[in-house]
Amino acid sequence: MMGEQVIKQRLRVGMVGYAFMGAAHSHAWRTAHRFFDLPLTPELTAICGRNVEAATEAAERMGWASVETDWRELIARDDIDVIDICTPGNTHEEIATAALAAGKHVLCEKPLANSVAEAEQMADAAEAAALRGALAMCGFTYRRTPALTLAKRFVDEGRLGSIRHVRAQYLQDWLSDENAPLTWRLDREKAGSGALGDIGAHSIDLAQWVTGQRIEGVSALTHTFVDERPVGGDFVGLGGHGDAANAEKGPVTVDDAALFSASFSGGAIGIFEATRYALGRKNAMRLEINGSLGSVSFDFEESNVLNYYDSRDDAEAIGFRRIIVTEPEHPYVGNWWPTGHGLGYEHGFTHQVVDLVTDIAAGRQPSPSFAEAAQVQQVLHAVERSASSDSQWQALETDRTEGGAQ
Ligand code: SOE
Repeated sequence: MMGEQVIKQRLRVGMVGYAFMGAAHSHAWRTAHRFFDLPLTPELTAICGRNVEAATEAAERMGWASVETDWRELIARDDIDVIDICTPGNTHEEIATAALAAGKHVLCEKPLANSVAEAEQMADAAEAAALRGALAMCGFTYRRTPALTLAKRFVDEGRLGSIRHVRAQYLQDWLSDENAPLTWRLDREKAGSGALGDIGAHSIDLAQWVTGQRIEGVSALTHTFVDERPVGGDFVGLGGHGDAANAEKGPVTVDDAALFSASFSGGAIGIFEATRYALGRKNAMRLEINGSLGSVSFDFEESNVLNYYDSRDDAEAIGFRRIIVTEPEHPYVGNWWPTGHGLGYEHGFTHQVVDLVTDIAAGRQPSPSFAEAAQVQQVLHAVERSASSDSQWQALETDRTEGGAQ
């Protein structure tokens, strides 16, 4: 008799947005159950975008079964179980709170929102919805890079000892050309902030998650190098080249770069840098942690490598080890390729779906939760308060995750 085919329950997804993050999330929803044994099988049920032609083209290209042009109608559908929000930050609160109220699970891109008030409303809505079985997660995907998951394991196992220094940089260069066009990421109304919230938020979440410590206060500097840019122009990737000759120019209303120092709940101190002007650095999301017994360092531009230093190694052999994080024993990688073949940027999104689907099936709160993401928003806000005030120090006003509550 033919082997019994196990028909798994579907998890029907509705995604809002279809640009860079929409493409990465679509790939993850299509791929996760083909490489991991998931308790539910994701289905790309509907994609939503205001422009019906563009959304229809995206649906055909990315594999979505239907198209909506109003997110409210998407949320109202009874054949949708999860709402995946891949839109600019000014839309997150409205969509997420409505979806949670409608009993949908929610995956929301980072940063959670454009303000602390919105983020706290989303976290409150997620807490209430969880009591009714609707779960929410924020898309800080770098946690699910195998080398960084391994770094957290090393910290949790005590291999680094007590954590003293956190050194986090997120270096990109797509705005180095002063003629790169004005895009939504440079508009405070849409993006909430610039490099700080877009890429600095990743560093904040990651530093706290890997160390297990919370940032309690910051002292900061933000800067905008180019305060007006060509409107329009050929948009390439994140930046592109505006037509400088005679293009209309518009104001940049966000930071181009943010620098800040931080104190952590467990006694560590940290230094953070986020910039879109580090010419030559394309996506250098870097983290180094120094403890009393050892250190780890990571650079996303070598994302399959974790550098590890153990002070207990023999003197003649001591030094940073370059661990190629592709052994089956390493996080996630056993489901992919043989050792040494490596993973890429998109795999963090697929691992995010793996863990979200597993948590939904188990009725377990996914991480990062909206509460964790709201605490990151508090840090972003403290950085902006510090940078805009004369005072040298800003303690967080509230932290709903205090005491480790997730
Ligand atoms: C642009 O800086 C960006 O696309 C971020 O928005 C993403 O979160 C990051 O993963 C890659 O860079």
